[in-house]
Amino acid sequence: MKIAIVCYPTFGGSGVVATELGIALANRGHEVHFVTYKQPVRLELLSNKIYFHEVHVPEYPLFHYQPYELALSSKLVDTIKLFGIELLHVHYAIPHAYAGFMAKKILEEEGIYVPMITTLHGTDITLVGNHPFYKPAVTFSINKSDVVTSVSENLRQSTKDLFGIKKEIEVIPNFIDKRKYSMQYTDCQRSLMANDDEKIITHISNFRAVKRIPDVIRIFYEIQRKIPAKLIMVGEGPEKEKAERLCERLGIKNRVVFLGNSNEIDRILCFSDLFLLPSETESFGLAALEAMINKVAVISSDTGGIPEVNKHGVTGYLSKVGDIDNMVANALSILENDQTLEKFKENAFKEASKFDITHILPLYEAVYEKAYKGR
Ligand code: GMT
Repeated sequence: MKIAIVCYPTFGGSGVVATELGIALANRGHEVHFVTYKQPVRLELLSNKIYFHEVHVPEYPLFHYQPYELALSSKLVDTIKLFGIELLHVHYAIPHAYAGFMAKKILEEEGIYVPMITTLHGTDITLVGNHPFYKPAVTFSINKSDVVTSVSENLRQSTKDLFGIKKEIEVIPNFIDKRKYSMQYTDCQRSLMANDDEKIITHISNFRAVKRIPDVIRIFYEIQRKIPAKLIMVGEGPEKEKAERLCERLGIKNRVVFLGNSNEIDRILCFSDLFLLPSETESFGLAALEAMINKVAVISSDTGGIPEVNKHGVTGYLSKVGDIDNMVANALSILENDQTLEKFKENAFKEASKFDITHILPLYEAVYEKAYKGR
């Protein structure tokens, strides 16, 4: 099929999922067209099946806010016509589903019918979409999508509860590509980060308030008081500076490394022992899944869709949001015994393998087929 994918091109989970999905679809022989304002970070254009179309928003001084949705809709109309696109898949409802719907309607005026699939990722529903400023437009766009998918059962239920949506929502979980990780880095450079006797703890996120970054630091602070350990913080975002200051105040500056955004998280995860995800809410927790496929145990909060990924007592532990003491106790129970740690690492890998792209891609293809036939 010829498929247009709309996503955020940044390091956020939804953009990563959309990009990896597009690449996998292209490998299966589909023609994939990414339509967004910048080349997605994980997208390498070394395939004659992958195209990237940049959405330009011309600056005009009259506009206090530049109309991105309008530019996106127009770009979609042009791209769909020019390349004979058969299906539109938008990731993250705001504003992509709204812009996609407008493009669809414009095309219908010309007798062109392109079904639209909307994938809900989390913050587009639970944090942003639920705001009264956006709610009517988000509800409308979800209801007008030909097929709606969500990345976890928990997000499906939240969408139904928060928006009173009657439309069927199909759960298609996020995925990883196991093949990439089974090639594991033979040059996994642990010694660059820590001494042999130190455990390596990692956190990866966009450093927003919802990730509860101070909890990450405080959990680590308690751990390193009991066992030798290093903390690796990967990502950029508004909470980063505060986190650096907290490390300084707690006197652990030399035990914590802030690496910024990285395109090679598997190079970091390959030598990590434990992943911390104490988020306030999380529709899925893709970063935890990426850790697990790299044989990293997970200490997380028991919120949103995380329990669908991190299995309590098997791949790691779940605690109530903000229960730092419990997270520390759980982390130590894994880290203090090498055999226990090894068992959790193996379990994490096994559980993550269930989310391999080979199992998930056919679910998306089935949805595409259904939408295309019903157009
Ligand atoms: O919060 C983030 O990490 C970014 C955000 C996004 O949309 O880019 O992530 C959401 O989508 C991810 C991919 O489906 C999920 O794994 C994350 O759990 C979800 N974030 C939240 O729900 C807070």
